[in-house]
Amino acid sequence: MDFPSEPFRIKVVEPIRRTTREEREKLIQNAGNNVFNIPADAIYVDLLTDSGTSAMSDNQWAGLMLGDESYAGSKNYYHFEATVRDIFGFEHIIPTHQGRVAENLLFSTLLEKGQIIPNNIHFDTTRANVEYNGGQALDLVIDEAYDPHLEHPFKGNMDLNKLERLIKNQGRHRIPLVMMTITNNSGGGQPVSMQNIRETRQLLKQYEIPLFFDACRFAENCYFIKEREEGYQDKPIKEIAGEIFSHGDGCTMSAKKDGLVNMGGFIGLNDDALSEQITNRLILIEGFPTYGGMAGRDMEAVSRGLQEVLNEDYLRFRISQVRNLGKMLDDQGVPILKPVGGHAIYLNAREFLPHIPQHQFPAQALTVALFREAGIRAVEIGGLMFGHKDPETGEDVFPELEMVRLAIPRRVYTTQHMVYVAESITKLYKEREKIKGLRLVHESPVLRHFTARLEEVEG
Ligand code: P61
Repeated sequence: MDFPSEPFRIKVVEPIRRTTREEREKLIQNAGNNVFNIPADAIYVDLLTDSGTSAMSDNQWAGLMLGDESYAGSKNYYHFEATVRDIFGFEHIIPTHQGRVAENLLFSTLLEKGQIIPNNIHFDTTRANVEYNGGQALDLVIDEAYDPHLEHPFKGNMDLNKLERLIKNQGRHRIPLVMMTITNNSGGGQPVSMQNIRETRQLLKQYEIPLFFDACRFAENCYFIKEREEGYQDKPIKEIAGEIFSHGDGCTMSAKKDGLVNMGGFIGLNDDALSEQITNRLILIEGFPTYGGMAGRDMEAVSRGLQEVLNEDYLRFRISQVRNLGKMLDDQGVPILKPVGGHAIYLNAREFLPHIPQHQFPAQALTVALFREAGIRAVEIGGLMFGHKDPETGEDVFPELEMVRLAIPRRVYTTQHMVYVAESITKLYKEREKIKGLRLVHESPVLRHFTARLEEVEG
């Protein structure tokens, strides 16, 4: 085996159920060929998301018992604040119940109509919060990010030429801050290099534009820097994290990823006035400043999770587990996005199912087949999620990439589960011409992929 075995042993088990092919056929029919509509207890391996699905450690569970549920000044808040400050270095720490609330608070406070927020690639909740508050969300990642075959160590990097051009053309007053998503989820969980972070910081300094990180998967990004960037091989992960955030003015964080918890988040920032404004809004919509949207016990679990995620044995296993699944698939010729990112494998559905045209949703067809054949739940990131009608011509517009994401929950599945996933997908690939395209029979006007119903196209 060319990757480390699990750096943990299992103390509590949660049974998962294997259904029969007939049961799954019925379930997917009832679900309108949409895996969001399937009850989770009918899923054998659930790779829908790595968000909020982590297994907590014994240390985190023990922390729950020390929950102090005082309305104001819970001891768990002080521990949480000290831990976040120690790792991220920001002056003000504002707790929220998840990442999108942090984004909502930030942008509803700071953004003025018509302003622009650049990012390497905005995650969909970030984009939605920018746009909902009257802003424009721009993706300025390097062009290499859009080529699924290209091997590049830091495919999440910001394109500094694009960024400088934007600032020069629009003027700094139209850009209240620049975001950087580490790792870049929408581009395949790809990391950003320290050099790129440093250079982005230098550029923004000239124009006095603040830099904020979307820090959901910061520890995984740090591990890639340690592995791939010269000068970082001997640095502890915590030191690398400290260096990253020293280049920023703030961050939003969904602790549901690298916080190793099921719910939680925060904003970290240095600006006193902005922090006060955000805190006032926090009280209105989330809760008192010493709990945000979290219970005291949950803040304790986040504090402990943030310390555990910096453990290098954990990160080596985590990154290797995902990478090894990619290798097993790649060795069998299954088309995947390269290089493999930190939290997920992306199957290239256009190449997997070349006989299904894009208007018949090949990535969704593959997602459905994966559940029907193997009880595995993945998520479509393609024409169903991002396709729409052009408001002027009424024609269907489809995204560049048709992907199926297999997101790997942290510390949840064993190596043997990954072998099962790889073997199931390989079998499906060998019989791929049997998979049929799909047609929409119901769609809602926004975020249609969550509730859409589809049927198979015959012939
Ligand atoms: C995911 F289909 N990610 O990848 P919250 N920033 C980034 C994220 O990856 C992220 C958030 C902010 C999810 C969950 C998810 O339509 C969807 O704590 C880089 O979920 O609010 C979340 O953090 C938001 C999946 C969210 C979706 C929305 O699976």
